Amino acid sequence: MLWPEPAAGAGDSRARPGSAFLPERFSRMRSLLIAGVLAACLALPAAARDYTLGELVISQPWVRATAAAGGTGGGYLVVRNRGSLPDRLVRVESPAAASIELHGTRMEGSVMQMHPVEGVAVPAGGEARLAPGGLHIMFLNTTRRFVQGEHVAARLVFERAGAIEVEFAVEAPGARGPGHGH
Ligand SMILES: [Cu+2]
Repeated sequence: MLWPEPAAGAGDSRARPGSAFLPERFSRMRSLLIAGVLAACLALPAAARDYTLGELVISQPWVRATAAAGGTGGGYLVVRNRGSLPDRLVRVESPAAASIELHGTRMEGSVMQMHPVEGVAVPAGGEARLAPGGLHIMFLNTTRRFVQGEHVAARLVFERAGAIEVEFAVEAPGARGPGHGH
């Protein structure tokens, strides 16, 4: 319970029509108010944000919403390297998927195919861009549905800079980028 039960003596006042009605109505209004606040919180867009790890700036990690658990989900972000030494995204870990791979894409005839890559280079003074149709993080056999507006927590592991926990904002199933999936 979020609020106390009426005091033990309240049974007496319930016998009187006018006063018995009020506490009950008040608590119902209060539940409606709390429900409204919760709904407003859930309706807030999943803000994709930036993270700093040493010389790396990780911008707006996001994933596409999925229909159900047990499927695959694509994860995207941009890593900028402000330093003078190259780095490399070597793996991604998350309880949200049974396994996670780094994928590249290439054309096989007229079909775009994905293939695992060993890591994603982040050149000194440059950036690695993981985006739909290109390099991406592949969440395989997801342990839950990725619901638009929610977040998926994951750990990015870099060869030089180390590891950082980030939250992938869940965007619409067909979104092309973070923050503007409709
Ligand atoms: Cu893939």
